Amino acid sequence: MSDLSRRKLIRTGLAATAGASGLAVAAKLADRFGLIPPDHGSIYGPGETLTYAAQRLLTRHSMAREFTHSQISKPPFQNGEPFQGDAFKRLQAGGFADWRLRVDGMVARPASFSVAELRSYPSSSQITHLACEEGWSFIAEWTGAPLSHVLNLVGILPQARYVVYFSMEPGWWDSVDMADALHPQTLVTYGMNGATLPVGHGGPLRLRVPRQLGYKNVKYITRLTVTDNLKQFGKGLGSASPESGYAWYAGM
Ligand SMILES: Nc1nc2c(c(=O)[nH]1)N[C@H]1C(S)=C(S)[C@@H](COP(=O)(O)O)O[C@H]1N2
Ligand SMILES: [Mo]
Repeated sequence: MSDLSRRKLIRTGLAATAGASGLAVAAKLADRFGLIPPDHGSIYGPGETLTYAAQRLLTRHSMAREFTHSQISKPPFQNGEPFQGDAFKRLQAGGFADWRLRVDGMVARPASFSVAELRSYPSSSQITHLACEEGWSFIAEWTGAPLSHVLNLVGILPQARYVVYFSMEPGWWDSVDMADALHPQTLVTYGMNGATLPVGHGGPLRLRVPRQLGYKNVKYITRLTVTDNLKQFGKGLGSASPESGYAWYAGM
């Protein structure tokens, strides 16, 4: 059985055995172990909690599937037009030499990194699937600095629970829990298919979270904030996505 169908089975199984009355019990358990996602109050409510809790309990350390070079999609699929803000275009004209990734919040040493600095750190490459919730997907090789490396440099405080990330493009921000933030496949990505990450795919910097759906992979990131509480961001649902009906946790 494929990894995906196995996970689906586990999820459906958990949901089925939970049943109507069991849902309350499951939610209580999830709460006790800190497994309630920030958007649990949405129309999906208990369903989101079950999905997130089941995934975290069963697949916390699992790896997104990796592919071979011959499986890379040609050409990759670019979703929409590249962002065209004035400040962005100015930075682009300068080869993104002045682009900064600011890291703040619950960290011992807030810092800001240039693309060149990020490139000087140990790099990691992976050939993984980017899947849009709208149905299309492609496989590409992504290269970047593991987010865990960047977080180690700034020193996350023990009470940290989430990393929130912001795009220069208005309206695009999201967050992941520490299991995904520290996961070895989560990268601050600056390269794709052996070249510089194209602007259409989020260059100069994009957060690549291969264990979650396309929309969690925010392009043009300029800031990361480490926090223990997502209530203070946007409508308090953990990202912009739940505000328009998409789950905060989009594991696959
Ligand atoms: N800043 C920003 N990030 C974004 C988006 C966007 O429009 N703006 N689209 C998201 C969605 S819905 C998907 S499916 C992927 C698409 O990535 P791609 O263009 O590399 O295919 O990027 C995600 N990250
Ligand atoms: Mo998407």
